[in-house]
Amino acid sequence: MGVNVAIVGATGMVGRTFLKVMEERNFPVNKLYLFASSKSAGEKLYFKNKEYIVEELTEESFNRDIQIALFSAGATVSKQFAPIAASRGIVVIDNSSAWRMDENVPLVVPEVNPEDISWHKGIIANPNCSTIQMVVPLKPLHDKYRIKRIVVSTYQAVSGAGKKGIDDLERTQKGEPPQVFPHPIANNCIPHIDSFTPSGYTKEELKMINETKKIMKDDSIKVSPTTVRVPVVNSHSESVNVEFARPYEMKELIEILKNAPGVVVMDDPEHNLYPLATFATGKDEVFVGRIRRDETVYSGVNMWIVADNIRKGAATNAVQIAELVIKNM
Ligand code: 11C
Repeated sequence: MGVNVAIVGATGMVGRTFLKVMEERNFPVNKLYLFASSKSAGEKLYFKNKEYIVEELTEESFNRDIQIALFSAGATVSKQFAPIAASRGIVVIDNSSAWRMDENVPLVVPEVNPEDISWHKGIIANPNCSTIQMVVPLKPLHDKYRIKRIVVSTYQAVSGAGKKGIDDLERTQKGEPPQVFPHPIANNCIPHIDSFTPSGYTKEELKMINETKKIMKDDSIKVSPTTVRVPVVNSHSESVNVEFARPYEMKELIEILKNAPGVVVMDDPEHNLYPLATFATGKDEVFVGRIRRDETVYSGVNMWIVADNIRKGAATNAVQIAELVIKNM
């Protein structure tokens, strides 16, 4: 026996990856419904070698016998349709930014705060990709040494903007003008992801600040982010500087990271070994390297964190949440 699952935004990059990840993890699917906009309705997608026809998403879509709905169709669609699905008794796992900071909605990274699933009221939010990969390795360090401040600079892949982001990289590599990013992403690092707010920070940067506090359940953690789009197809990289309240021994800190769920330490500078985007792509773990003491503060560490933003940063994290939901059913 399995559960009846709907995917909203099935034809997008994350939607297609939901199917791939569910298949790989042998997620117990009974019936599967695929929804997308009218533009994509009629497309064929495959799950476990079986063909499924994508249907247009309407309010009636949720009158079916669905138990879990994975949404990745953007915040506008989630704002409109997630409450409708939840009102029909469906558990929505939403990959958009629509519900993340709603106090009635848990924001969950299964390695960090799986316990928050228990208080959902029909919608569970999946955090932003750049936040997920940062909190997975930092949570066990916070538990041990208490994080006071994080300074993070991101190097985010164009796939974060979906297939159209990848197309914009290819387009601008050919010398054509950009249609998605504000400048040619070919040969540039653009310090601008999502829109600017009056504070001077972008919304992507505010997500890293606010979501980290909510997931870690600690408003005292200071986060100082700069988010940057780079001409990399897939997998986000992050330079992360952490200041702790308590002192640490490097050997112990590395041991904690090696034992942390979902974390792989790749750190052997003598052999030029550190995480790379091309290595992380297609994998579900968060890779950490370049671990070194920050000598400029009382207790600080620098590290380089890389993960597949479409998998652990979106689809895999959501499927892991769905697995926990099933466990709690
Ligand atoms: C990017 N992090 O790399 C964004 C994509 O809030 O879910 C995901 C945006 C979000 O462009």
